[in-house]
Amino acid sequence: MTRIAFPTGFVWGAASSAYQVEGAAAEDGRGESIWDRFARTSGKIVDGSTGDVACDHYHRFAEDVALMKELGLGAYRFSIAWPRILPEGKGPVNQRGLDFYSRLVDALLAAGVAPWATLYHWDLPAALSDLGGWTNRDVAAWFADYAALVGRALGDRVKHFMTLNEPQVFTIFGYLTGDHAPGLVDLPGYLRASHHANLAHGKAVQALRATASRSQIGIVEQIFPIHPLSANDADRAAAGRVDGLFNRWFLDPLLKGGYPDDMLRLLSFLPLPAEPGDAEIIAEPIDFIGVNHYTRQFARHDAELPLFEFQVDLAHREPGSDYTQMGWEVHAPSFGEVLARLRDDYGNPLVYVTENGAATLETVEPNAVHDPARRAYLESYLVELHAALAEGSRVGGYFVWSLTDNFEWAFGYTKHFGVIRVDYETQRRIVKDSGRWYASVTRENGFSL
Ligand code: GCO
Repeated sequence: MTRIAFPTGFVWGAASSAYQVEGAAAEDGRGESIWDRFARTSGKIVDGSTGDVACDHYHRFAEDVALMKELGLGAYRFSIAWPRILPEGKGPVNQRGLDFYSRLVDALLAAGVAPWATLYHWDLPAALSDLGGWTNRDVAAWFADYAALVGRALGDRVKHFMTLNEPQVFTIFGYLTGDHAPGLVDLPGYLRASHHANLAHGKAVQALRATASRSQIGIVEQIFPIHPLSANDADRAAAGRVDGLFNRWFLDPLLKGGYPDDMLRLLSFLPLPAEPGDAEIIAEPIDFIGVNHYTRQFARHDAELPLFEFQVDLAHREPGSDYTQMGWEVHAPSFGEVLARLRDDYGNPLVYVTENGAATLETVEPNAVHDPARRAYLESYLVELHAALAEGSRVGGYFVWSLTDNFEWAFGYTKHFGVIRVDYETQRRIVKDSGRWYASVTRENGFSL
């Protein structure tokens, strides 16, 4: 038997996001978000659902906090819905929105669960989208004002803030492929959106330093290793471009002080919306970097796609590998690769794994859910994390995605990531087998293989 033991003080948590769990979409003065609009647009969500009710966490948070305590969680990563606090995105403050998060934070602290708050997990106020959303440079100042408000309201109790969740995902899928809100396909718009997201992060760090000076501040990035589909030069170069667009375009300005040269060259025919001084703001020092990681991707050369000339081959199946219900390969060594890259290429920053998990097959019984594939996934990824620690990576904690099943964006309620099941008819919660196993890991600070 091998014991996988984690360092003393390692943070064990679970993560969620506002639009995916809260529901109460029109309550207590919450404004409309781009996801409310997108989900209501026919054909955008596979099961035609919305986050109007979701897990009804807005009303059931006390029960959810009790479940966190039952799982022995040391921390809960949730997001704050910008349109609950500022229904129009800027201007009048909705006190009832702030009060909700204040109650949630107090309940967490009373249960011994540290609140980790993300300021933006994709639910941009619709009123700001009408002004251009992330393509409008003013969004950086709007976001900083919102961050300051939250810092002032919660900074006395929230000791960890994250600015943005996955700027690569919400700008690429929101403005380049159109799969996520606001559903646009617009390369120049994407370029502006991505730069403004990076800039908004930097300005929000400054705003939080000024208003929540005792809190630790970070950002959350989704990092995929991009592997070439074959060893030929064209495919390897294509994989490098996908990596540039998806990973380095966001990590480099944050941790290396500027955009990667190869990508600047590729995009040089478009005006880069950067102004003097932006690079310094984006590289504002942070206390940690949040890493979301699920799987790797394969890329190949494809001249059909102008400019980028790559294709991410989502249909590729690696012989011998298992795949989740999302069609994502279970491949823990890629997780090790991500952690090693941050250690070796990016100065070994303090990392928290802010999301990792899987939508898997599960057997539902009246009072139990058997999900051995999820447990196996989590176990293999945690073994890899443990090995990275031994190699010198500075990883301070791990948050499973997700606490409960929830609204999986364009997939609606068809994919289940929770370690707790939600029966959407009754809103009943059932801790899955993987959740019981995770509770033993949090209590013992490790597990045996
Ligand atoms: C993310 C998404 C989550 C998803 C999860 C599974 O941060 O990647 O924010 O909201 O639900 O990744 O796809």
